[in-house]
Amino acid sequence: VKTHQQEVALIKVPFGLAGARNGAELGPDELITAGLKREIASLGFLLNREVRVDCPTQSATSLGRKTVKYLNEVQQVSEYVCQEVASALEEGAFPVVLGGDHSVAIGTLAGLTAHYSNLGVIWFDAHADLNTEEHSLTGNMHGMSVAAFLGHSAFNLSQIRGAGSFVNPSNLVYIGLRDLDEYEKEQIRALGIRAFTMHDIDRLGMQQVIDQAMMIAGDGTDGIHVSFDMDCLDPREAPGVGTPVPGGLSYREAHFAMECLATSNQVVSMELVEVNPLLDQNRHTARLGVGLIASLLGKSIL
Ligand code: 5AB
Ligand code: MN
Ligand code: MN
Ligand code: MN
Repeated sequence: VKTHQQEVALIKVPFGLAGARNGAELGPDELITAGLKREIASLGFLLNREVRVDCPTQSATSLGRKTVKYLNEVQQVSEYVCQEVASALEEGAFPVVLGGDHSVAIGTLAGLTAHYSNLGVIWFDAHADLNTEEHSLTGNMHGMSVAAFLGHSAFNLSQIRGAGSFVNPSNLVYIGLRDLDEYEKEQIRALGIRAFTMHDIDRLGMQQVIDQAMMIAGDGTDGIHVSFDMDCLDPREAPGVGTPVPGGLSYREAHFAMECLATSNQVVSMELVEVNPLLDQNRHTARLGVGLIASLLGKSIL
């Protein structure tokens, strides 16, 4: 982790309208209740700030037959998140963004690109989140965040006040993919995006995968952003997510990846999204999320 003052900025984004099910908006509070601040403090970090982004909970206008749902709300949340992330970075703090559904990443990337002109991204997810308004089969914007920071969707970083330039697809790496739409598969191939699917993790092991991922995302960039969708994990480990897909990362594979990232000195920010307390069992998924953030911030076993 690359932070000068050993300060963390907690940015809570209780927004769930762009997800597939209700409940992701409860994620930030659930992560706090599961002990996140205690973990951060016991790792020796100072809390630079703790902000709660003001998020709409229902649409002002009726959904009607719109193919893209809650665009105005996503736009508004993206601007707020962008400002919070950018000002945390200005103070030298390490942003930890808590979702919310994965559309919050659009604002995170907007704020990060304002500060870093050349950013690498490691995207842990069962899904590629590469849909555009035109190609999405659901209209849910949590499946379009990557397209937005690559500049492929109509709603993209250039529409967010303060955002920097698009991320170069050669510095984007996926880990954990196993549920892709046809259009997303075509895009990954056409753009040559490096994708470590579950098949690749089975074959190479997480050590190879995370080492290569850090090489690709770190190559010539100013730093690496880690975007962590809890549905990258196997649903037996993380049942509290809106779009579970069988056959995901194990508890140790995920922790091992975070531990390797912690020692790399290249990670400049993290977000953890798609914790859905309504679908969880005994706060299991939130507690796992807290542990993974701690591992990324340098918590070691010994
Ligand atoms: B998540 C799907 N591809 O576009 C779509 O959880 C799922 O942020 C998107 O990764 C999943 O709706 C979005 C079918
Ligand atoms: Mn996602
Ligand atoms: Mn996902
Ligand atoms: Mn999901």
